[in-house]
Amino acid sequence: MSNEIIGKIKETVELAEKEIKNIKNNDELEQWRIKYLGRSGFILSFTREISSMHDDLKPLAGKEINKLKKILTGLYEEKKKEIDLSYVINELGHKKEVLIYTYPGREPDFAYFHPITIITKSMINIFKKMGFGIWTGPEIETDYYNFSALNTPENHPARDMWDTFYLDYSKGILLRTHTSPIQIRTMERFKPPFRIIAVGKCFRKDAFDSSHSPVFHQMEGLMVGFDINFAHLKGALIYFLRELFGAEIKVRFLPAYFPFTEPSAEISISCVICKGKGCSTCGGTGWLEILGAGMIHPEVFKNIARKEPSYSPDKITGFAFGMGIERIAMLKYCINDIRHFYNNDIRFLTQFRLNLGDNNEILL
Ligand code: FA5
Repeated sequence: MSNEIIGKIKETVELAEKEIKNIKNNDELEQWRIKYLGRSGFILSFTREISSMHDDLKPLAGKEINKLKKILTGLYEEKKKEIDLSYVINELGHKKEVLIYTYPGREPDFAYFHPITIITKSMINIFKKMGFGIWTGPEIETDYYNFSALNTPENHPARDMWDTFYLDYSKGILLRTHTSPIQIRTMERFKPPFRIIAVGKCFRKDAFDSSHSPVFHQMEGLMVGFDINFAHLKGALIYFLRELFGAEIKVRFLPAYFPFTEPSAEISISCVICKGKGCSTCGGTGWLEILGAGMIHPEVFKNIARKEPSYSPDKITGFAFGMGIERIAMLKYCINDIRHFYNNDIRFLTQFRLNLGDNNEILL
């Protein structure tokens, strides 16, 4: 009896294999499954036969039937995969993107932050420690926010300080020349007191050379409140510069002119290359000019106060500063040409990464 069932099982396997080879679609496969693995299929009919067998033979027969079930289930699953894959390839293959969900995922390429991102993160972290919030603003600006509200009305000679890309001259739509319009936008939006920094791209009709790019990044700072004075500005900037370049650097404030700040200052640090002795990087002066700053001009507050009365210049004071991020990165990492940041030369980027080493600010 047991030989009989073993023989039948063998025959069933041969038949099932032969039949499944010719199956082309899921409907045929379902018929096959019902025939062999379904309720009235081969497996269950063999199982039923066991009950009429002699007790001694039952374990062996049961084992053989289980083996058969495993083989048939394996055949079924293999075929199912084959049909699904051929459906994806034949039916969907003409479409450009095909999701073959059984394929393993593609490994992502390894990548690092760009030097400008790294320096920006480091700079932001220093200001965060001083309680500055982070804000942003549009790259496409209006004449009002980029100039007029910043006390630089039409025909004001100071407009020549920034050679501007206009998108629509008659409507005064332009690419912002600096991040200072964000001062106006944040004051219109938030009541004093507050302090923010803002980072973003700026655009000027400057030809590329070793220290100029027509597109570059600036970081703007703004603090407004009821008793803010020049000492606060000095304190914040000296702390920032010493954190970034080292406690040993000297910081110098010289009088300067910006239409939107009064008094205004141009701030330099002692040369990071020659430590103030004089070299080609600092043009022999021992100083590197690093940012512009000043106390917010009362005319700027008046422009805001027209919309938001809490900015009346007899109640509110504040300071602002702005700096070029590429120039800071060049000094911090001793990079002699701004164009390296934009050429995407993998040799430069790799060398930059190697110079930073493991103990760098990438993880900030
Ligand atoms: C300004 O843009 C003022 N908005 C800064 C400011 C803000 C002053 C708040 C007072 C209060 P300036 O034009 O000097 O200032 O530009 C600031 C910095 O941007 C420069 O010191 C320089 O680092 C950077 N910069 C300017 N033009 C370029 C350029 N073409 N390529 C790279 N960096 C540039």
